[in-house]
Amino acid sequence: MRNINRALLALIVAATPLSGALGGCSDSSDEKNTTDELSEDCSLNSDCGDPLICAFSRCHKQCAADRDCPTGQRCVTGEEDDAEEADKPGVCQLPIEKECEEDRDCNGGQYCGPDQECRDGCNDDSDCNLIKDYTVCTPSNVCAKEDEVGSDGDLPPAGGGSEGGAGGATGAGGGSGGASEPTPGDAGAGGEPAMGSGGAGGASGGTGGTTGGKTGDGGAPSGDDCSLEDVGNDSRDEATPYEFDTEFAGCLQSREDTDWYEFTTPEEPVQGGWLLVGMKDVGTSGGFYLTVYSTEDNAQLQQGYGYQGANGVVYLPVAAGKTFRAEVKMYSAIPPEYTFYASYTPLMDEYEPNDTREEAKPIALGEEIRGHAFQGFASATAPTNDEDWYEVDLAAGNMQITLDQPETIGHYVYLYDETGAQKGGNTYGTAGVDVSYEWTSLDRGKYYVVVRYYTGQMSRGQATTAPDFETEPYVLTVTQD
Ligand SMILES: [Ca+2]
Ligand SMILES: [Ca+2]
Ligand SMILES: [Ca+2]
Repeated sequence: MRNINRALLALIVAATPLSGALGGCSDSSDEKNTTDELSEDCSLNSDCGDPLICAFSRCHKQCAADRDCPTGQRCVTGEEDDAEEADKPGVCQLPIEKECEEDRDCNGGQYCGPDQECRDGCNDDSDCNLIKDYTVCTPSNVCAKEDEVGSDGDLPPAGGGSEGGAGGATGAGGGSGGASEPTPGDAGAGGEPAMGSGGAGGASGGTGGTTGGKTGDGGAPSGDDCSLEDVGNDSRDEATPYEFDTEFAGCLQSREDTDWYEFTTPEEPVQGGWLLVGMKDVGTSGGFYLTVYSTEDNAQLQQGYGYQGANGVVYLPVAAGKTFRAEVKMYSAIPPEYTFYASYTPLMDEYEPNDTREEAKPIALGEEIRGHAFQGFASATAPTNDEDWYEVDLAAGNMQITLDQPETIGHYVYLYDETGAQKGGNTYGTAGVDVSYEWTSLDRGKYYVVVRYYTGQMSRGQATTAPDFETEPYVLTVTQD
C-alpha cells in the first residue's frame, strides 16, 4: 500500500509544476518557477504562503538538509527574532542569496566562504550542527560538508582550482550537495565550470571540463558562442530604448556585463495594464537574472532567472505612462546569449478616471458598464485598490445592481446617496461569481454606485506567474423595476 501511495505521489508531483518543485526533485525549469514564487518580500511568516516562512525579508522553504530544498539550493540557518540559535529553522538559500565577495554580501549569521558563497558562520564544529551534513567548521569560519573541504580542512578558494580532479571537490563545493545535481554554477554534466572553480583565476584550470577555460579571467569568456557586439547598455543610464512586442537579441559578453533596457507604458488607456518581460533563446550553458526596476524610485519591482536554456518571464501590473527598466545580468558561471522581449496588455476602462466621488461618471439605467478594478505599480509603493465611482439618477422605489465578475477578481459594491450617506451595508462578491443586489424604498434623487477591487491587494510578489493576470472586465448594470 505504501508503495502505491508513493507511486501516486510521484505522479502528482510530476504532473504539478508547483508540487514538483517543492518536492525538491524537480527539473531546472520547475525549480526556477518555484524559487521565484518563494522569494516574495516579507516581514512576517504570515506574509508568506503557508508553509513558507519569512527569513532575511524573503519567503523561504523550510529545511533540515539540502535534500529538502529545490535542486541546487543549500539549506542554511534561518533567522527568527528572539529564537535561541538552536531553535532557528533551516531555510533553503535562494539563488540570489548565495554568491558573495565579502561577508556583508551575506544574510544573517552567514559569512562569505573561500568559495565565494554565503554559508553559516561558525567558531568551531559545535556551531555546525544545525543543518544536517554541514558539520565541519572550516578555518575560514564557515560550516561545510566533510566532502567539500580539502586536505587543509578548508574549502577550495574560488577560481583556485581544486584538489579533486575534474569538476571535483569544488564542484561539490559549489554549494549544492552533490556534483550530479544540475545546479547553477555547478561543474556538472555540461562541463560548465562552477562558480567556485572556473572563476576568477580560471587559468588554474581546476575543473578540467571541456569548457573549463571559458570564464577564465585572462580573456573574455565566449559565453554561448556570442558573436554579437556589446551595445554598451551597461548601466541604467545607458539603457537601450525598447519598443514593446519586438525582440532584441543580446548577450552578456563577460561575467561582469549587464544589459539594460528601458520602456514606457502608453498614457492611454489610463487604467494601466499588465507588463510581461521575458527572456528566451537562452544559451544552454549560461544563466541570467532578469530584474525589472521602476524609474520613479529606481526600486527593484520584480526578478526572475533562468539558466541552461530555460526561459524566464516576469509579470507585473503597471500604471499607464510610466517608464520602467529591465536589467539582464549573469546568474551562473557562463554569460549567456539570449533574446529579450516585453509586452504590455492595456486594460480598457473608458469610465476612468473615476476614483473619487468628484470623478464619478454618469451612467444610465440599463447601461452595461464594462470596467476594470485595477491599479498598476509605478514604484515600489503598492498602489491602493481601485475604486470606480458612477453617478446615477433614480426614481423613488427599488433599485437593482447586477455585477458579472471576472474569474479571479472579486468586488465590493457600495451605494451612497447625494449627501454622501451610505445606503445599506457592504456587499462583496466572490471572484468569478455573478452577483445581484437590491435596494428598496429609495427616495428619488442622485446616487453613487461604487465598485471596489477586493481580492487582497494588487501584488508584485509573484515573479513568474500572474494569478491575477485578469483581462476580462466586470460588467455592471443598474436597473429599477
Ligand atoms: Ca552585452
Ligand atoms: Ca477602473
Ligand atoms: Ca477607478
